Amino acid sequence: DPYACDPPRHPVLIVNSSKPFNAETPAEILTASYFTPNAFFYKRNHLPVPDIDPEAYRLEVRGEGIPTPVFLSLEELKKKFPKQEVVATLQCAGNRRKEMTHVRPVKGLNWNIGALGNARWGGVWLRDVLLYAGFQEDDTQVKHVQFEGRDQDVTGSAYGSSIPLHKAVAEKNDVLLAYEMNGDELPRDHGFPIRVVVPGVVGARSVKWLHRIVLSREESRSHWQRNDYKGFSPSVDWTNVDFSKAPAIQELPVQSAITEPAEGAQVLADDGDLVVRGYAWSGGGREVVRVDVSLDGGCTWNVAQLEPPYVSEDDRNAQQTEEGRAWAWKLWTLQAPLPAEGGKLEIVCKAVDSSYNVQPESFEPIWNLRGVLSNAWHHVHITVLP
Ligand code: MTE
Ligand code: MO
Repeated sequence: DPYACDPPRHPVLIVNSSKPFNAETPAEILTASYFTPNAFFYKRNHLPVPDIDPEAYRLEVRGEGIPTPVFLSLEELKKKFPKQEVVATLQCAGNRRKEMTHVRPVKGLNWNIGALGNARWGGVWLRDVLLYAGFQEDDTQVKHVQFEGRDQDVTGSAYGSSIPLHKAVAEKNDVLLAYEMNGDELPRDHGFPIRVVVPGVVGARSVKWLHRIVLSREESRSHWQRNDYKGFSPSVDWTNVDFSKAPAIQELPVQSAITEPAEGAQVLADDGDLVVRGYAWSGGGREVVRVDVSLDGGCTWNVAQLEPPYVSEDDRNAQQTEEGRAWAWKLWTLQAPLPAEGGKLEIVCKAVDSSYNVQPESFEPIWNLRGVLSNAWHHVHITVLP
């Protein structure tokens, strides 16, 4: 069993597939804290978790614009470069795929709303490592930075992906090679000893168990860069899809979901106010500026309260607050009186980001055969008992 050496996992995770291990955070845990505890953070593995000896670990940096390949031990990475922190939400391209399947079946893991999480990542800037390896910022040949993981399939091919060069080297993009997650050593499931964290970008580019960085004129040739994680028109199906025709997903669109109350919940009218909670986030460092919540299926709307994100001095220092660097989610709440006469409520939420992008109303027009980019309004139905 190639999965025999996988690490133990917390039983509260909702398992989507056990080999490889894919599991999401239960909704009520998602918004219980601004930082998702490591044990509860969603886990998205394509392959068995590699067992890497930190002493023997070497990160290789090579390719166009790098005079000779450079190998860095974990120790060297920690000693040669200043430690940096970034607070960033990671979201899987397939988060909320389950709702899209109600339109028509799609291919992929049946994620509900919990394939994302927020963490304080500690490590070194990718930019610093590339410059150390000899990359010149005025280089005009290199267009992409490719990442290879140490997890391999039976044919020996590794998980990999790439991001555009400008994303990787611009200081304002805060791309990190992380060795810490929420103040702890990076857990095995999350890429021990080193993973990439690309803030504002689809989770698939934040390569775990990072083994090699390759600067190149072209995108990664990996399956996950070229033949997956792309969006298509609802008219495209498996008989006519051409993956070469769509760009790889990088920045994700604006997203939000309701974590409380749960779908189908029953509440008593004299319990007092209804408290609705959820998360909201947008890709590319675009800040969520507003979340609208409806209690009547989208006829009338209320503006939710966005929770202040900071919880401690340390976290404040790690948080990027400049415009265009809103990498972290916002948790929100809406408090509203329950109807005394009882009845059924259809709670709906939608977020707005700093570019005034809004979530689409329904899934039909955004349906795609892989069920990615699934960000329509989120609905929860509850019953109020008089
Ligand atoms: N990196 C490697 N090496 N192998 C993987 O399977 N999965 C990717 C990405 N990096 C993956 C990887 C995907 S699709 C996502 S959404 C995130 O890791 C998930 O990160 P997490 O498991 O730490 O939540
Ligand atoms: Mo993902």
